[in-house]
Amino acid sequence: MGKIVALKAREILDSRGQPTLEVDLSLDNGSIARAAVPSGASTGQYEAHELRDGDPGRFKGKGVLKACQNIESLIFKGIRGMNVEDWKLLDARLLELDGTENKSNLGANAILAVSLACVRAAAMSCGKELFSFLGGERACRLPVPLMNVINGGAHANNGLDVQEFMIVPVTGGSFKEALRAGAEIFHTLKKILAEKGFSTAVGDEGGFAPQFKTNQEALDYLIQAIEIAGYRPGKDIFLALDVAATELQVEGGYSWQQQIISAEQMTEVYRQWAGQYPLISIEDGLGEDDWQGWQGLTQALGQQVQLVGDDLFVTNVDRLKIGVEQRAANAILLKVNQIGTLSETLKTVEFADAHSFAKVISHRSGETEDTTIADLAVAFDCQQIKTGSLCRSERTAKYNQLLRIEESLGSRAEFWGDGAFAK
Ligand code: 2PG
Ligand code: MG
Repeated sequence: MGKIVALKAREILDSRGQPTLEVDLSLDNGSIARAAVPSGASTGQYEAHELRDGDPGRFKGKGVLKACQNIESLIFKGIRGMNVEDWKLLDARLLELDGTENKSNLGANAILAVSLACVRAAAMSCGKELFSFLGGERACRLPVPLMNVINGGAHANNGLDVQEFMIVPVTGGSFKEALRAGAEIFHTLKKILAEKGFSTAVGDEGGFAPQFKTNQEALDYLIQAIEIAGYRPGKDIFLALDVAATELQVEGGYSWQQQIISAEQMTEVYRQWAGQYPLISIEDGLGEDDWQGWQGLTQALGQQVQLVGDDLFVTNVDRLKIGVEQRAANAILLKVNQIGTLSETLKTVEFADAHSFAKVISHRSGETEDTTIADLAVAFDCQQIKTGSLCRSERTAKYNQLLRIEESLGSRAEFWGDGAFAK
């Protein structure tokens, strides 16, 4: 194994053209590992702290030079010479160096880049792919992709309340075939939208962002596209939503199609949709602090639909514990930058497994070409991955890495398929 001899941090651009950071970590055995950090738009208030410079003269305050400097000075001093084999110990050291609850001292972005680079370096040093280094022999199952083909909410400016309308291919028996189905439906949808005179320009995650009048119109177009592409809705392909409802919260309830409605009324909308469409998963159907609403939602629909907590849990095991106790949600979204280290993510994964919560590993709306989450999906045996639409290279990079992983597993490869959903 190798000892850390150098850390280079640099400010790069994410998929929205905003600054983020990447790290090159060098070992004494000559290995150099790189990791880059993504960034959200609809961030939960309980996420770990993303450190931005706040200097209005650079990137309108969004620069990350301070975080880069923290890596090259304080963090490097604190971990220099440590062995990357002990990557959990390294993470513990990073937490100690920061010393705050939400990583506001060094920045969760600075900490995460180093945490991921360490584990990448460890895998390299023993000549293994990241997924097999972390997951061992048991890491051989590929996740079902949740593909965000219609963007709304904070990811587009089309006025749709729901942030993500996703197609969910469970068909074909392999990730490769599921990906093909998704791509065919994506192109069919593009054609249908163009024929109806809608824009086919894409939003932040590569989905189309047409000016529909209602949220439901998006669901109808998805069903049409699935059928015209030659697949069966509810058999080969399901639908999933990320409502990102924290963004919809206003005084007195949720802002929904120009009205203010209660958590119970939101739940009723989902109940109706679940009856009408092959809706298999709803993420953040209610807001990040609406525990009571979540309990009601889970009671009403938890046997029928997967209910995923994103802003609700922020990949934090303490918040997931509350969810389990209160019977709120039945699945968790995992975003490494919400919590800031890989070992804390792993703790959340283990707790989710112990309580039969399904795991959906996820990108952020601001992404980079880093493909770590594809490997983590297989290493942690995540039932699903959410990594955007079927275009934009920062999205397809993760799908393409999953293709490589599936290929390298050969006949050992499995696909989660329609058994992937908590309900
Ligand atoms: C989400 C994510 C990713 P963002 O809400 O799940 O799709 O969006 O990164 O903007 O928080
Ligand atoms: Mg979300």
